[in-house]
Amino acid sequence: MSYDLIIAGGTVATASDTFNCDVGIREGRIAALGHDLGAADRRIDASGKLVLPGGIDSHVHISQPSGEGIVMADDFASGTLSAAFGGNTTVMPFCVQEKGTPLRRTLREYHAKAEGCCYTDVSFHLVISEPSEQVLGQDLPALIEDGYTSFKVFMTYEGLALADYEMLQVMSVARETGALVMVHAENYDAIRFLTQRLEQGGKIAPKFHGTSRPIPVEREATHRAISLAELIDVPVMIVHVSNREAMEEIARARSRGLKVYGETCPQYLVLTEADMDGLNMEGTKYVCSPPPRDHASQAACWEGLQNGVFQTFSSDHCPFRYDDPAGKLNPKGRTSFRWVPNGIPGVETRLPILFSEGVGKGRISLNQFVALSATNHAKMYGLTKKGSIAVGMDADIAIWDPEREVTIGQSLLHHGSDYTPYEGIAVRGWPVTTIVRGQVVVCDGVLEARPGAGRHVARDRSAFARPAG
Ligand code: DUC
Ligand code: ZN
Ligand code: ZN
Repeated sequence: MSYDLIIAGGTVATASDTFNCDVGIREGRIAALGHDLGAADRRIDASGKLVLPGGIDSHVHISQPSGEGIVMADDFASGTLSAAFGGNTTVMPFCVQEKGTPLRRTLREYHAKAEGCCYTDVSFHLVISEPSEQVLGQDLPALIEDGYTSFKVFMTYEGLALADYEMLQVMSVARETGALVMVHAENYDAIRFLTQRLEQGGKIAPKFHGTSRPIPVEREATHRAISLAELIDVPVMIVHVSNREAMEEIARARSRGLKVYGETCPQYLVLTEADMDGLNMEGTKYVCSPPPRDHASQAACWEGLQNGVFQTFSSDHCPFRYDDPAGKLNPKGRTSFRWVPNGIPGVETRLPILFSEGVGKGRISLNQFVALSATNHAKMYGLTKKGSIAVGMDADIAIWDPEREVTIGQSLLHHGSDYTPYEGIAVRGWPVTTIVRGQVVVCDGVLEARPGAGRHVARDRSAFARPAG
């Protein structure tokens, strides 16, 4: 039997092994690994290249309502296009519950926005902002059963923050249903207090965003989230961790036998708080939460990637345009950092930064790169057919040129934002070809697929979400 596609002559790497072989793909799945595989409708020469599992970015925001007058810069077409050019084959955006609206209706709206326009596969997490009886008793358990097996809760932000009592309620549903809880850990009241004090003192420039959310704000909430999860005996994933003190909370909990996981992101490896100190409003380009910290925190986050405090490395792609009244330069944002939308684009640059700064500089191995960029995301969130190169898995593959030197710049990128916070960073190693379930989406840097090549993927429950017992 012949193959639809053979990727020939490359070096294949998984989370555990690196080996030379051809990859035979049939009907969207990896059908054979070996040599002299025979005939194929199409053959891609990967000699001198790395053949890796397509990236899974388990933390992105796309087409998310973001407050009055603010518009997110990516829809599902541009967001997943950008993802594909960045070597990703699956992204996991959030469907944010709107208060007073049935959760299923909101989910239908997100699905409608994604329908027929995606270039990568997509799998939604939920965000629970109003844990009503209906949500806790009916909607959430039913949606988890339907394959939306993870949800995020916020400990800050007006309209999103859950009180501790509510955190316990949703964690208890997760325990009963086998869903994985993701937590945005920052102390809401502390941020409100500090923000008001700063504003009273006339400290309204973008850089004070960082001052309003210092490390103790994140450390305390991380500790509290873990303690609440411990009371319920439910695993918990602390997302976008920015510094050593929060990492120590995670590590300490794990050393006591708790199932506590961690995620960090590119902004915590290569940006610092000083980036927000730009001339005029330029600093808004780096405003995200938690904020980038300092060089010591960057070093700590690298340690966490090396020693397993972090299971996943995600972009937290949350794109707004800069020069736009519906983006970073919205009129209210000039009156205080409080009104600058939180979030930065990064889905296309996540993997080149990790590859170059991590593998290229000897901080992590190629196999750790695969684990942090794809395999662990699949295992953590129940994407059982994704995240590795093995017979029977979805043929989700990124072919990398490990020698290509690129200076990251807005003109190269495919997102809907008008800037990149990573402008000017020189990397070595770039994803050149992206294949989603056997379909070539990007070939040698050229788009081949039509919108709609990607589809939604329902997920299994993850073993990582099982209570310790
Ligand atoms: N949290 C996120 O997860 N993304 C962007 C902004 C935020 O606060
Ligand atoms: Zn968050
Ligand atoms: Zn996020």
